[in-house]
Amino acid sequence: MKLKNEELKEKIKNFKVEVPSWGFSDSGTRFKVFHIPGAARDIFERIEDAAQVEKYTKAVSAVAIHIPWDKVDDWKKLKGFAQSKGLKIGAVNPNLFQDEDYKFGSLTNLDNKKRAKAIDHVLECIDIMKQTGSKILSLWLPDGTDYPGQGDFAKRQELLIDSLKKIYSALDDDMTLLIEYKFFEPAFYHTDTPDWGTAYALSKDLGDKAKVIIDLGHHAQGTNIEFIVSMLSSRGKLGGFHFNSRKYADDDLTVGSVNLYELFLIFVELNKFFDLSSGKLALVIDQSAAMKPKIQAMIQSVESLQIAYLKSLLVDKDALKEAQLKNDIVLAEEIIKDAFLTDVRPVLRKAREEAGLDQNALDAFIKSGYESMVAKKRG
Ligand code: LRH
Ligand code: MN
Repeated sequence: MKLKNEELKEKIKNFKVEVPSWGFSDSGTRFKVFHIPGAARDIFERIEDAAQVEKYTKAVSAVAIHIPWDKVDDWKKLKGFAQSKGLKIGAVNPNLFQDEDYKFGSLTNLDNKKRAKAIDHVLECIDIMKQTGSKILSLWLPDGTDYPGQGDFAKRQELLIDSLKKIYSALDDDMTLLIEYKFFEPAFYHTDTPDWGTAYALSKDLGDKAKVIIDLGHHAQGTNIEFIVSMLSSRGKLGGFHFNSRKYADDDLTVGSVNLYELFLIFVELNKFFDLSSGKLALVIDQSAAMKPKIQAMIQSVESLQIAYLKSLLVDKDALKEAQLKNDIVLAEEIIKDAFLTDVRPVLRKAREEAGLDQNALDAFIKSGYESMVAKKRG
């Protein structure tokens, strides 16, 4: 049975995502960082820009922060500033990939002092969570090797578990540790957390407060991410997403730019386990749209997520189950495609109108002149 427009509007009004602070500042390719006039230079300007996305979409719950990129002296002041802009501080992301001491690993480093330094950095992030009211610790570590023989896999896993247990024991009861896996880069021979299976095993070893976060750009070509969503969700270990888009590797392109059907299929799978309008999952955008004006790119990504979610709610689940039971493959696929090929933009525009917003968020933002204003103000 299909959801009615009123139900769809209710769902999309309660559908919220987190935007990444690092998505509003200059970023680049492996070869050059490109400067965009007016790009945010510190966490206060990043929050100001995130508030623009919230102003035109009413779909932003919080700003995910990255440490030390977003480090400040007064976390209470930052929390208050975000609140004054109608936003919360979201997931806190430690940075274990830019310190000289982590050349041969962070939480897996054979050197006790360097490993302890990495653990201390993550413990500092937990303290920042306590001061900002954040409940999510989002941990990606680049640890791995570049050549056969360079490292002992089992020894490194032993050190990793030991480090993660020290971190896990510092979490408050209402906090969640999200383990982010990635199959390569910066390491090019092996990565210590390369796939969902390893992240799942680590989260099981740690306990209920540890879950897995899926970054859409962190899989080998051809990987069926919807299947991973089903496996982790059915085991209570899916904690959230880093949404972006990619054609080749960890391209971090704007959400839905090259994989809208895959994104839709991921939401179809999620709807079997979660009511996404309840905010249980950490739905975080993780992109660095180096070539695009940052705020426009972020509004595009929020809209792609809203559209993929709305389309996924149109799948007639009962008819699909019936077709699956009859192994009527063509009918089953047509039921899925019918939902995907339905234009949900009229419903989204109506929901925006009812929320007192401009129907076309991107257009309204561009016409606001905010970009030229901040380009002047920020020099
Ligand atoms: C690693 C990653 C991780 C971040 C970084 C900004 O590729 O996806 O989530 O910390 O990008
Ligand atoms: Mn990520």
